[in-house]
Amino acid sequence: MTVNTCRICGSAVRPCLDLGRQPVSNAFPRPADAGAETFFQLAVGVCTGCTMVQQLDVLGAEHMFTPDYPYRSSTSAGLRGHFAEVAQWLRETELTGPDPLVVEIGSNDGVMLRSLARAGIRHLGVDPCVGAGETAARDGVRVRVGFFDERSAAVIRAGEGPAQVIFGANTISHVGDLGSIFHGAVRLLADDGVLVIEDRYLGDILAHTKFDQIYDEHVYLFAIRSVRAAAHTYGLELVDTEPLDMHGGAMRFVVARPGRRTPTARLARMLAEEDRMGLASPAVFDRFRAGLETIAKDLVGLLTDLRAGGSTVAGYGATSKSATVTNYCGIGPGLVPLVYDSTPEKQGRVTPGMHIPIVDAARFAEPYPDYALLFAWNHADEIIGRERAFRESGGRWILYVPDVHLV
Ligand code: JHZ
Repeated sequence: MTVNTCRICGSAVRPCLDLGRQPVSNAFPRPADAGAETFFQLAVGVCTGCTMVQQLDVLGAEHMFTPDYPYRSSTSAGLRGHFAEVAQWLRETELTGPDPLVVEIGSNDGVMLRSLARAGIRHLGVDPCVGAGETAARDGVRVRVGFFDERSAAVIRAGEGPAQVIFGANTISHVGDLGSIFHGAVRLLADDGVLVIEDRYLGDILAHTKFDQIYDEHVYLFAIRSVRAAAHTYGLELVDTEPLDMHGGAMRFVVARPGRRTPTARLARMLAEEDRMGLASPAVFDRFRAGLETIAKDLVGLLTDLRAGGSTVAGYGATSKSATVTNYCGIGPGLVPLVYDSTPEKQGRVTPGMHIPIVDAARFAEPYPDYALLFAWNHADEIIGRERAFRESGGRWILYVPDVHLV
């Protein structure tokens, strides 16, 4: 459904970017089913009231977060490390009282909760994706299959009592009805509890032209000011923010009941910095659009030249993000004949919209391509480090964030 008023505060939304017709980014069809996919118009706007950047035309959650949703957080060593640190940080800061409860929204394969489960801390993951939840359960993580909203929060509270921590990483921005999450948090949080949100940060996306962070699942692109306004609208208060390295640049937002925590000096400082960047201004989005058009032109130009010169090229990482890149730029099997990926659920399938075949990353060296287009640029250190034999054999990585370059 296309909106022209803000889903949160109801003010007018000013359209600022249109990335065209796009498929569901995590729906990897079998080759025989390619062509019967769901598409939508990927366009974002800025709310003229609360400044929340949001998509104008949003797919229903049931199209995106299906029982067989293929993304697994644990495929990356970097993410495994990050979420082990999150669990440790929560244990040391928020979970020191008697028998605390942690609820994670979008617990995926249990990458964060498994550390807390091992430590014997009461926890519950909430996730609609059955396959990921089964993996989590094998690691001793308790999972409730379904979406988190006010109703499920009330059921959880009745059964388990209040939560000291509600955590959501790369999940909260995916929910069009943001109010359902915040109202659920209001129901479930202990009086002195916190809602901790980790998500992409608009400032980082705009500063580094990470246009592929815009795809169906990212209904909202969070900024400090807009998250603060949303929390306030739904009866909560943003009390702290902290930049994170996760996924190549993100932000942690800590939200509490009003007046229960003193907002930190760091929050005030970062909010002032953000205001100086003018994130909601048309000029910033004009620069972003010009930047992404340059990347698209340079990337297609490079791939076309390489293929015309007889070089072999493969993609690496069938990421959700790459749906935006391939579909916006028109990169199909003619330019990138296959994509390597370590996720069994994606192998043997084709990429959404452009239908590039996906092959097990274990076969990357059979033989190496001349060039590998790193769609999973957010895991560059990990992948380039592990695949160092590729460069030693003369191969080159192609990256396109913040500009098209070879390494
Ligand atoms: P990765 C997903 O985005 C979807 P994606 C979601 N919307 C979101 O916000 C973020 O995650 C958090 C593969 N891989 O992490 C695995 C290798 O093959 O960038 C994945 O398919 N070898 C919830 O999909 C893909 O690359 C490796 O060594 O953009 C990475 O996907 C590694 C590290 C990954 O997230």
